[in-house]
Amino acid sequence: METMIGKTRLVLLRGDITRQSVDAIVNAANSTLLGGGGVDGAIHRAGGPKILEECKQIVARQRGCVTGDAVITGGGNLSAKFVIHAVGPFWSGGDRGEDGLLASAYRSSLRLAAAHRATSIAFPSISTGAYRFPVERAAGVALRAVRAFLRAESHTLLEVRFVLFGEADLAAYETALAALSPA
Ligand code: AR6
Repeated sequence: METMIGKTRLVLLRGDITRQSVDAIVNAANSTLLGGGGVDGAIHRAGGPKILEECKQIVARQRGCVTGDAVITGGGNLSAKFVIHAVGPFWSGGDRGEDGLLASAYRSSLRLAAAHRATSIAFPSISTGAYRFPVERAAGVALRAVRAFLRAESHTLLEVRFVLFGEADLAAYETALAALSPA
């Protein structure tokens, strides 16, 4: 499923984010930036030790990365030039600012991509695995955040891709995209 937002193609597909040929892939990281399971583990495994080394340098400079923010490294052995490590919120029921923090993780990632003149970026479904954010709600937050960024901020992006690992996740994002208000 895909749609245009201005000059940018927004694509939803099922797949493995480590295999995407895009300028930047986004990692669903944690505040330590030192790796973990899920998509984080897959990216570090596929990208090799260089990515973790760069993360450690960032940690030495600025400690870690707060929830809602993102940092950027090279892509190591991946075909992507950059990995953007975004930290989404852990789901605590929905009243702890989770929506805003999740939107912020997407916005921070897009700003870094734009600052590095990326023309394409691939996102996983941040926070909906180990962090247990309900995927139906996360999909709406993610798509609205991306659309708002693409409309309001200057950027170089021609394609934004959501790479969903499971069929149910893809279906949730498709439903959310179809339900996005035209405004
Ligand atoms: N490609 C695309 N999506 C993937 C892949 C892949 N190769 N592997 C998993 N997913 P999670 P979170 C999906 O748990 O919820 C880590 O330990 C997965 O099915 O990776 O933000 C970090 O270090 C799910 O839909 O990230 C943090 O500690 C989505 O990616 C914590 O987990 C996100 O699931 C972050 O939790």
